[in-house]
Amino acid sequence: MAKLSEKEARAEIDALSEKLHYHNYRYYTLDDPEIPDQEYDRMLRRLQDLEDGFPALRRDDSPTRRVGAPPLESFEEARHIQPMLSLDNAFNDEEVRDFDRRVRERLNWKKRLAYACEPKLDGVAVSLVYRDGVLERAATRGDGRTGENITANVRTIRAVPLRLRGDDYPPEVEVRGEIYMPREGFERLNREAREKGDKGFVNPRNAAAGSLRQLDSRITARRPLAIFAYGVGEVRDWTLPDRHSLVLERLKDWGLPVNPLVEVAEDLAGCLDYYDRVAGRRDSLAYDIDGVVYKVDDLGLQRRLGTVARAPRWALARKFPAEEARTTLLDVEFQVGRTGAVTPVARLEPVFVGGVTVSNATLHNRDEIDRLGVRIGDSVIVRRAGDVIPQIVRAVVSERPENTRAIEFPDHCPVCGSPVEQAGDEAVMRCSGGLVCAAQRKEALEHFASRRAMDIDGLGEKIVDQLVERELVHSPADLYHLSVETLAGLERMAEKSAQNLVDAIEDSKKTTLPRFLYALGIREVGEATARGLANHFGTLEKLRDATEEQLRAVADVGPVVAHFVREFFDSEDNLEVVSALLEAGVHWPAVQPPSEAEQPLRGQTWVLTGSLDAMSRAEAKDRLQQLGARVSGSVSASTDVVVAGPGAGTKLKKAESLDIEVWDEDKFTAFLSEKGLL
Ligand code: D41
Repeated sequence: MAKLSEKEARAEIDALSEKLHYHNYRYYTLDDPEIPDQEYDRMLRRLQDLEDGFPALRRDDSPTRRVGAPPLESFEEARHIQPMLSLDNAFNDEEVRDFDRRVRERLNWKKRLAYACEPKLDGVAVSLVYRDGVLERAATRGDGRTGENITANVRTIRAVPLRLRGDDYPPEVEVRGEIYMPREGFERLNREAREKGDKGFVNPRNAAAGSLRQLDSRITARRPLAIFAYGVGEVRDWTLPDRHSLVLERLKDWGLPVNPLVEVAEDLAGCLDYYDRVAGRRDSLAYDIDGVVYKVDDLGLQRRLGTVARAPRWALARKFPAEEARTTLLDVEFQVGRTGAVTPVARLEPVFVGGVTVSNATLHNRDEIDRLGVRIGDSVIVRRAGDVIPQIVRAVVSERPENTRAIEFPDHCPVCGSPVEQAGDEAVMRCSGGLVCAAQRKEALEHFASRRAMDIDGLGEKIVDQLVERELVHSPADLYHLSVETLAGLERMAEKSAQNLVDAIEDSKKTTLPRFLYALGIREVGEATARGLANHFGTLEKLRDATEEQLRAVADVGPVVAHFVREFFDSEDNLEVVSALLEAGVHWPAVQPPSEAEQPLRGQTWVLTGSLDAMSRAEAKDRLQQLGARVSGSVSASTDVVVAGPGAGTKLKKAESLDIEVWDEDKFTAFLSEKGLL
């Protein structure tokens, strides 16, 4: 380095900066990187070395600024040249219609009125001032007129260009956007925080805000932040295009990331449709959104509409129903599942959240109750996101009433009274009653009758509940002694359907060994394991008598599965049920181990990623295993094929980088149907 003249250093610094800016743009704005991360890092380190050798040559827009600057004492005030406005909200279609009507009336507009539609990022609104193309100042929104100067922090965000691309930009421009933390980065950050014994952030929005509030930008530099630009404020000596959607395209040309889901809707109907489509994709996005934003696309019309209070008349946020709400924990009840797991269920003061009224939430297990530190009577925050079961995310401890009481985990099963036990280091507590316990019996029967087990059509939850409650059925074998008369005496059961059910039960006697084993509901024995066991041992007797060691010789059977199988056949009660089933006439043809031809994927390793339309991932996995493949959760050099559905992420990227064969769903389903598995 010392040998370099200042002139040579300047030339190399310029060339490196240029390249680094370009690759940043490929990575963050176009989402289409050209070079591996290591190569980027190598160039960045070289630039850093050059700047250390020639400090005078370090520029304001140098990519090395992204590592952070020495800490500040406090943030300075930053006055926005044009105020940062806020958005009016709508919570249903009707309010969106009202908005469109108001806009049209004010403009006396009879023709079609186009709106730009954008996802509403749940992050932190910021203003970026670029002077002569160089990022000069970044500020939070604050009260809309004055925010905080967070330039040092924003400089560390690789998605924010330090210099605009090209030469066709205004000499001065305020860019508005939303800084956010992608979900994946948020999960990673929180995992790391927990490993260090810290609490982590409540959600990605708080994590983004907290990261921008750091006085030490070297901390911000390590946070996975990103940005989408959504508009401009002041623009000096430059004529913007006449439509908002075209302004966004300009921003993109200048190197600012713009959300790829932005669309122009021709009219109100298009806006409502946009909301539905974006809402449908919400869970599969890489970042949190809390709604969509509509903006009159024509900037001339925007100007005519103007603003009221601090919000433009030409824009509207259509928000998703709130996903979190506050309510009271009234009581905790304990439910018992098929495996005997005792699950605490929170009874809540009903509350409207995520678009539905919620009065129950799961508390998972005893560890979760301890972690939350929640007590009966507490004010709690409930979350219902997508279609998942509502959860309690925290107790509002600062407002704990006086008469709360601790949640007592029962020592005895609330259904059958047998002792509740904790197995090994598992978090779950289980009822030890087995099939003595009506709760476990119900679930065991439903499983026994299910389509992929004994396939007894018409034996659903409602019927099983009645059969167990009326003590008509104690074990699956009792099903085979039910008469039409008995069944016809149940609620919701006509003579005809009773007859159909008896027929279905009769038909189920003819089955296969894998189905039968699966139907027994042995813990950890799913369909694929049942098939593996059946193929390996050939007969029920051999399986019944196998030692744990012999069991472990079966592909995909480890110590845990081997233990559960042995435990199942060691129980006198279970052996009695099995004999009773055989005596009732349940039978199957001798097992033919699959031939080579039936297992064309033997020896291969497959990975499933993303979602599939035609079937669940579990079903896809099962079919691959039937064909002899090993199905792994992660991609490595030994992976043969990756099946990638929509929403595939890092696994797909990894497969591509390792040059592994990737199939889409169409190819996969065509293959399955060729093998007769669809
Ligand atoms: O994605 C967003 N969060 C977003 C926020 C967006 N896509 N567009 C926005 N547009 C505006 C106007 C129309 C006022 C320029 C906004 C916001 N404002 C906004 N963000 C925070 C306060 C206001």
